[in-house]
Amino acid sequence: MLRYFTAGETHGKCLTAIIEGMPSGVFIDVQKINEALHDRQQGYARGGRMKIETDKAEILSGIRNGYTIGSPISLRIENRDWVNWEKIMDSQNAVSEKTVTAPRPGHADLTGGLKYNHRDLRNVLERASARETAARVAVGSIIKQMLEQFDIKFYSRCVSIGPVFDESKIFDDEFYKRAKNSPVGFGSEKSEKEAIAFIDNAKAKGESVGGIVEVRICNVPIGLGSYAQYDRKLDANIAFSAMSVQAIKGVEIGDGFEAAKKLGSSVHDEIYYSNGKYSRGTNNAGGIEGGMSNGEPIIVRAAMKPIPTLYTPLNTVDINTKETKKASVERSDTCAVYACSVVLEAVVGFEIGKAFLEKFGNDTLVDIKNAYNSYIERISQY
Ligand code: EPS
Repeated sequence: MLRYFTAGETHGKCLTAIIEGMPSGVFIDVQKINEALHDRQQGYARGGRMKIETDKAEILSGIRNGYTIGSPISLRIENRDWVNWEKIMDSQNAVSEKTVTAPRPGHADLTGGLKYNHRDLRNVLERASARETAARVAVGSIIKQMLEQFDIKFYSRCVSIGPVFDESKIFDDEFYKRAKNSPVGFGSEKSEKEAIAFIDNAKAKGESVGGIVEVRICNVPIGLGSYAQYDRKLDANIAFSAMSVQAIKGVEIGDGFEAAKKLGSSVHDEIYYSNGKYSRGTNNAGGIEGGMSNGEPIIVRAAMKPIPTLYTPLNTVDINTKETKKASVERSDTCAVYACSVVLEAVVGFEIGKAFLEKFGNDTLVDIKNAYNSYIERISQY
């Protein structure tokens, strides 16, 4: 089974990840991983940290001469900010500076401190930080490079920033190119301007901003996941992974929450057959029915709450004095919704990859290609 772990604190030496269960024989271009890491650092109104970092993946094991060898893949991403935190974060002789005792509402600070018995809430925030998503983006890029061998394509965008929605209506290649180059991940220039104005206004007030991100995956073969057991359902696994991303509070697939308002006849996608192929007139299901991919594009949306660090902080209680005070201010982003779209693409990519290998085997790419081709041939006769 494909799985991965990450480790590392936001101001520690580095982030690391281990991927277990990758088949052999897959060419991995480190440049592509680094491009994804670069994308994750983009977006309007990121914080000061992104000026310090130039995230790059160093492969430590599992890849030889560019190809996976079937062993666990491990990688590291250096934290360039570590030099500024070495004394505070040292594993043996850490100095007691920049301690955090005023938990931020909305962050893991207070509950994490209670749960793990920390008197310095830095021990919580260092790991809870969204910096960890850099490791997940590197993992996702590796999995996506395997899926590209089967012509599976990923597209991501921001649907909304705060209350401002991208008014674009056509989602073709041109749109995704524009969205990728937009600082707020939008296709429409008019909506982009409105979103930037909204962020500027929020920033001036010491506020933070959330939004909705979307990933669309095309050419996913029919039948990934299964209706037969709850934990094999593709939508369930996608929702789990999407929800695990820092600051995500809602996930939907296809029409999602909108479908609940409509009548059945305007929700379900009618089935057609022509030129030896089944197809649908619409894709309200977002490419998944009965926990399985149905061959239509998979569409996943996730709602990101505003980042909990506010430059005009909310009230909290100091864990030492128990007095009401303002929450601590850690350097942060005003808006990281664009980055979140890159992260969503990575974590959903992982789930597609996991289901793909579960269906077609996971020893070596040649065997997987044979299994894939014979399956495609069989269902083409159905
Ligand atoms: C982030 C790195 C962090 C934060 C941010 C995301 O770096 P630092 O704490 O040094 O500024 O900028 O983390 C959070 C939003 C959070 O709530 O922890 C990154 O690499 O994306």
